[in-house]
Amino acid sequence: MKLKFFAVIALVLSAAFFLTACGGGGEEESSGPEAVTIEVTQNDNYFGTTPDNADNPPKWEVNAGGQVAVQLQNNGTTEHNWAVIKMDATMPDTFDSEANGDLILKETGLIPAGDSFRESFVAPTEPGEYLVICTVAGHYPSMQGRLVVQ
Ligand SMILES: [Cu+2]
Repeated sequence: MKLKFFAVIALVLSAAFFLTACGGGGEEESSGPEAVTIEVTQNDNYFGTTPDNADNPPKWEVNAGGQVAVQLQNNGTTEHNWAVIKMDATMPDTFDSEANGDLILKETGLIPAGDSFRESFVAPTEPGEYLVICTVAGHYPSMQGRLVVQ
């Protein structure tokens, strides 16, 4: 009889523990996707370490709908932009910031030569690889990368 009593107590306690554990997990989920910091290096006229962006674009991975901090360093001798292009955009052969400005989803704006810059934004909620370009005349397509939203 005593044994049965303790068995019931143990069952109730473990059920309470289980429910508490579940509650904790739910809170973590509601806090949203993990925030990330991506590092972007600008050169004349390419992103990253090698001037072959058209064939081998640098990729920056972020979480869909998550906070993104862009840490940017312009090592070039002229100003450069970091502009994410809308997923459904049809890209022209060369980018004109006046005529094609509506293709931009998000941009840091022009960063002066030698400057560093940091800005935060919320990543797109739609997963996929977004084209990232420099909007300065003549820099795209040689200066490009990909924002990988997952
Ligand atoms: Cu540029």
